Amino acid sequence: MTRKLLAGMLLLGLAIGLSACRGFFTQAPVAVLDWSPKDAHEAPITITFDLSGSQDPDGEIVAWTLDFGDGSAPATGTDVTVPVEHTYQAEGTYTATLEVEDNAGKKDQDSVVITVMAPRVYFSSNRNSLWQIFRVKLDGTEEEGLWFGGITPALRWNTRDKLAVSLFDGTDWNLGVADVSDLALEHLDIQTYSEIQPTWYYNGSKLAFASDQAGNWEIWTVDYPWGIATAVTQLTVQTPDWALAPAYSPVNGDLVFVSSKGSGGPANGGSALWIWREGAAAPQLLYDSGGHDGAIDPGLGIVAGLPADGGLSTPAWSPDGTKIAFTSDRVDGHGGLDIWILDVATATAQNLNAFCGGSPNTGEDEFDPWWVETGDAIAFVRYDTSTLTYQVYLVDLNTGTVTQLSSAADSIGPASGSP
Ligand SMILES: [Ca+2]
Ligand SMILES: [Ca+2]
Ligand SMILES: [Ca+2]
Repeated sequence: MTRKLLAGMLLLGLAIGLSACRGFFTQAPVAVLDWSPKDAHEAPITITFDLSGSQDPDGEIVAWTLDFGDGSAPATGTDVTVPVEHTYQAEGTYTATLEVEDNAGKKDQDSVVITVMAPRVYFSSNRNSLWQIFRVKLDGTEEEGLWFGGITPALRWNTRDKLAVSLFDGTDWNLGVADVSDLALEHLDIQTYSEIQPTWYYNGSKLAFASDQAGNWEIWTVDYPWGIATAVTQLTVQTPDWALAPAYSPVNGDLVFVSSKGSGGPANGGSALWIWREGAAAPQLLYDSGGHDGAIDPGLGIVAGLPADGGLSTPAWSPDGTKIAFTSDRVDGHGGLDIWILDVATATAQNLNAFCGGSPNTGEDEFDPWWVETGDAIAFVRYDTSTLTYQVYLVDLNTGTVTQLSSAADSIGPASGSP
């Protein structure tokens, strides 16, 4: 009886002791932080964080905190199975740290390093005796040549991880897609014919481009990634008129292109902007002034066989998909070619100088507009009378201030991405 009582008291004491020290004896949770996309991307880039690898071996995770490492407020929650999105706004190397806490109050941390590159403008320049792709920061610094040639570069919307270009093989032009991180290049070679002016569908799943393989210039599409048995599809039938310079909207499947066809025949002044809205049975005329509107340049002659009144300059959407910058030689501009801004909903156009203030348009030729990621600047090309070359410039749409981005020789075809 006494022994039993003693044993009972000992057991009771042990139980109380274990209970009190429960936190001491339980196992800590394990924090596991994963993220995508992992390749370095240009700012702004939205990263999706996956916390679901975190677990607690003998209890449950009851709270987590995710510090993004960029000075913004950390995210908190209780459920590790729900992904967390965060947008990094600027170039930098950021350490994101996840801390998880279990039901016993024990904690663990896991950190990952996120690399975000500066936004850049890509362009083509022939300073090394071939048309080659260059890129430069938006302040004109860190200009660098990429190892491959090409014209009409286009960055994939949103992710800005792939750059589509048109490459010359000695006979005709072909499409290529370069990985922005390692510059590895994939070719889409269609011999005899030329493929130029690639543009990315808003979700990156296909490209539209201009090609002469139908006997005249029309807009074609190809799925991306393209397989070995690549199928290209003719989209427009503007014959006997031509179609060039396709530009997909960054926000939906609408496609703008340029054609010599007007509403009932030849375009007023030579060419006009057309739009093929997503899901529509046919394209429709969008805008037609008394001049060439859209695919013109000062006769650079880079691509053989372009129509006499057609050129390489492509229309450029604003990142929000409400406006289109385009080149026109209409007589009410500031002289030569000018850049104009079209409001898509009202189909009304405004000279870029009136749109942003300042004097991005001058008596020289301005063409090849590209709306940069932030939405508040447009890159473009101007003929420079002091050096007798074409140079890439950037106009700040808030101030009208113009900055020269390219440093030398003929530099055309600026492109960038869009958030
Ligand atoms: Ca080809
Ligand atoms: Ca026109
Ligand atoms: Ca001008």
